Amino acid sequence: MGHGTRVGFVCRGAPSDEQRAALAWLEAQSFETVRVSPAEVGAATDGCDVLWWHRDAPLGDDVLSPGSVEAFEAFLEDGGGLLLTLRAMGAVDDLGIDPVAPDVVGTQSVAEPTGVLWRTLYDDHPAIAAFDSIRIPICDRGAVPTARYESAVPTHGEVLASTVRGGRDVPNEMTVVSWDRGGGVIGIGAPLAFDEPADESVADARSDLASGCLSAVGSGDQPARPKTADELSAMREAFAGDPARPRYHFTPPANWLNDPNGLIRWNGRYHLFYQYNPAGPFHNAIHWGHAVSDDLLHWTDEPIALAPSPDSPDRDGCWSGCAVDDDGTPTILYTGGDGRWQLPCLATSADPDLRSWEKDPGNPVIEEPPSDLDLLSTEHWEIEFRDHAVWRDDGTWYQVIGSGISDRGGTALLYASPDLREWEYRGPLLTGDDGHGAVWECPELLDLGDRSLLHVSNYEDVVYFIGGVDDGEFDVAHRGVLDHGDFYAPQSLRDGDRYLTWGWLPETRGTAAQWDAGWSGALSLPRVLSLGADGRLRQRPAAEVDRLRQRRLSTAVPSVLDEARHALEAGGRTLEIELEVSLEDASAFELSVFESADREERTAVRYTRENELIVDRSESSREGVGATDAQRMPVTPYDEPLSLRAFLDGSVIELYANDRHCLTSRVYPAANSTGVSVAAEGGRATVSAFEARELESAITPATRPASAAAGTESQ
Ligand code: DQQ
Repeated sequence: MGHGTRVGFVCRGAPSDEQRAALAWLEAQSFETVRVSPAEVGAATDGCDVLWWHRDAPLGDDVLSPGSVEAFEAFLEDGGGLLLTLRAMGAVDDLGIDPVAPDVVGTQSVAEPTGVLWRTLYDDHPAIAAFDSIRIPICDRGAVPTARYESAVPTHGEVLASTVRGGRDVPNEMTVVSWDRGGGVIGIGAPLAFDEPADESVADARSDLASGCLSAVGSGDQPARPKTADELSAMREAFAGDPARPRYHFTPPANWLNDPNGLIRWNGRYHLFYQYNPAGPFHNAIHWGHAVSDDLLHWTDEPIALAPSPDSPDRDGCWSGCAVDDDGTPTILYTGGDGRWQLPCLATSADPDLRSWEKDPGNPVIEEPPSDLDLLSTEHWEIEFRDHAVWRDDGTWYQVIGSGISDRGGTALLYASPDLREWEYRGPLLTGDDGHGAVWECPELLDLGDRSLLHVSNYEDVVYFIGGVDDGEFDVAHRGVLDHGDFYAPQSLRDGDRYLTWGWLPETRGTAAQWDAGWSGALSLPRVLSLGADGRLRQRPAAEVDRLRQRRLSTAVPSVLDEARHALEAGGRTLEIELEVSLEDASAFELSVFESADREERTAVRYTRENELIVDRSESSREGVGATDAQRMPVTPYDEPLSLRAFLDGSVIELYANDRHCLTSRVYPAANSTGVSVAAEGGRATVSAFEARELESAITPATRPASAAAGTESQ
């Protein structure tokens, strides 16, 4: 390995024991080796393909002189590669490689096999060509100096790997990063220590990883963080064959998505922002991803809209918030995370495409949570205080922020402002005191005409309250659950005279399965929320969704069903099934989807005489992936017949019952489990309508030109 690669081993003064061990290892490989001190980089590195700086001692101020930084830069500019290991990865800011250095640098005490958890997106990276697994322990004992990103992510670098420890994935300890600088830079802050004893297989892995990285930086460009719309879209191709990946529900290009944010129609286009982690499929260092659509169905990726700024009130994350039109200026209110504090921040855009945003120099726009309430303090937060829904009424801006009152429950705090920057606290709009959760996240108040709807996400459910606002307080007439399944933190867009609401559809498979998939999270279809004549909530998919309909499947379902199961001739993973059924004397009707040929894998949607809709996930995955519990939704008191629309999409089952009740499920069947069947139980059921159609794959990696529109008028 490494034939022909000439490595300059950077070492200042007498090598440490660890450096001596690394040098001995290097000399035993087939790399040609020269020793250079940081001060000599430049003069002594002629002819080197790669510099390897392996440093176990802390990085003092005197380690890198301005001259040696320039020499490193010149070496890179000449096409040289650079490997930075252990604490040397902490020098990326001093070396001008990345403004954000690893935020955790120190000594790690290793007591169990520990190493790198490589990202599936880069599983063909030459550095790990010697391995057939992406989980690679490289150290099993010792006290090892390390550097890693934990709450921050590099600005330019691409995270190649996190951590695996004792067989467990630890995604938020990011230890291998690459930069597209010069011939390529790789930093390994993982415990790659040659002076530590290790069992044979671990020592071999340590050696193979070090050789792989040295060869890789010596022989080609390294991945940089995908930043342009095209680079982000290109990541989608990696998942083209993934049967669990939704095709018409929005998903992140790769990596992690949670809440929908900042939904706004601007210059005629729908803009969707979302909580996004660019470093992998796990929740951390949250940015605002961005996508745009002309028709609510076909979404095109845009560059990241908001990223945490070092040394600012959002240095640990740009969390959920909304976008409003401030008299022609698109304005975002979001939660900035900074250590144990989360406070409201503001950003504006002068870009008709909403690609670039300027953070307000006055951030945070609210300095502290209200002090007259005993707001909840938790392990993570000094005070739970986040997420913003903003509206204007009669010239005054209002917002609600989610929080919790100790020993009482979640609360939505109301504020008012003349200009979105000076906010006056008005009091709790509503506080839950009856088991509706200790904290309310993502509160949103919608004006549904005669009545208002307030919804809050309480870690478990999205609870809605219908009623009216009177003198800054919400009077609850009745309440319900917006979606009885895997649906959370929804946000809405006022679009003409309708509200469109999207929710986050979290994965129910474990951390390791999400890591292996390379992506996590999807959004629901856009739903229109309104009030029926009876004052009750109605929910239906936006009418535009019908335009996704493609081929009709052959579905001669008998109009009277009994216990004899009727299988459709065709099935699929991207379907809409629309049916109307009455139970007659049956005890239940069952629609079974994502069925394997032997019917051992399937998800049963059952409508029972007890007026419940139940999604039975006990057989959803033969491999045991994902949740297996049953999800239940009452469909009383309106229902007979049941009219059901079921949207199937990879791992999503999104159900609308009687245009009123919703239940969304995440399930993970095998690729060829595409069957659909129906049956009645304990008697006969009448099926008065049944249509199944294939739906179009709607997330397009097409490049969209910049807007021709000059103005910033919102519509
Ligand atoms: N997700 C955001 C928070 C919000 C939570 C962080 C809800 O702002 O409270 O990603 O999913």
